[in-house]
Amino acid sequence: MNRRICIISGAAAALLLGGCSPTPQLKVKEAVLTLSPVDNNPSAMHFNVYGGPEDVHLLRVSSPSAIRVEMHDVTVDAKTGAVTMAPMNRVLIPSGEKVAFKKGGKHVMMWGVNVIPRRLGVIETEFLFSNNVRILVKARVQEIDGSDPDEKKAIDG
Ligand SMILES: [Cu+2]
Repeated sequence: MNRRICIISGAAAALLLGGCSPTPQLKVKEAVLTLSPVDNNPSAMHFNVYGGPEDVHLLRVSSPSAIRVEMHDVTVDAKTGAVTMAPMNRVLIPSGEKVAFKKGGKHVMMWGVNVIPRRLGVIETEFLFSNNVRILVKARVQEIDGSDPDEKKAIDG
């Protein structure tokens, strides 16, 4: 039945388009926290945000297992190649678009990641948006080489 609806042409198709392509959902996916190999240095989280039915801003990222969490953007000096990062207060997530927080670009930094995510291999992280939506994500936790956290390896044997 749905297939037949989808091939109706013209104005009817425009009206029914919502039934064929689902309304985009605000989502956070592919979240990974890479632990800093140096104690006291911040760990970096990367993830993708998928925009929902309306433009929103990502306002805050937080975790009960980290002391401080900041959103950062990276700029590269065209002349010197020097890389600097600066905190961001908010990040626009356009409707239906993917915004990547990835290596060499926007990212989240976490200071003071406690032992719980290091043992579990996942960290509870909350993403707060300007439309008051809070998305709770269990992000994978890894060492810098991509393996499980050392504390988890010690438990798993
Ligand atoms: Cu940073």
